[in-house]
Amino acid sequence: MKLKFVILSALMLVVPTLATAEISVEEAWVRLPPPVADTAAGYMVLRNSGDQDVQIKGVKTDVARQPEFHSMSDHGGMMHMMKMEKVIVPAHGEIRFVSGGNHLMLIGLTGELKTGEHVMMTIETVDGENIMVHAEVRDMREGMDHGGHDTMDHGDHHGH
Ligand SMILES: [Cu+2]
Repeated sequence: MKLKFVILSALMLVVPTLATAEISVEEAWVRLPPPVADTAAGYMVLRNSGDQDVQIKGVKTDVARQPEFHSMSDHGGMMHMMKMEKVIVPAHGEIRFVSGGNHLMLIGLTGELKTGEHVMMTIETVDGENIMVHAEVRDMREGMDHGGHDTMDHGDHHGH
């Protein structure tokens, strides 16, 4: 009886606990904030190629003291944002943080962000997996359409 028990225990130790998250990150970028702002919004798409939902515990980055995921909701034409208490990347699915919608809020910027530089972030899952993210800082004011107003300077014609 004792021997049988030992063998059973050994077998149980061998049973693998393969709960590896299959998270990938795409389309990660950070919107260049106005010079006086101490927050910036970040965007990315998190994909899960695994068979199980993956819950995100949080984000770490050197550029902000308090990065958090925010949800956006429309209350009678007023957009409200709230910290997401649970960020879950569904199995064989994705969760999107895109401009105008849910986003990553980089609260308490520790320095000035510059267009073209890459913000390094680490996304942590509740299972303890870390996913590295490189998010390019983009200045969205460039190339903005000013509604057809002609600001082009045709110059003066000096006929002397
Ligand atoms: Cu926000």
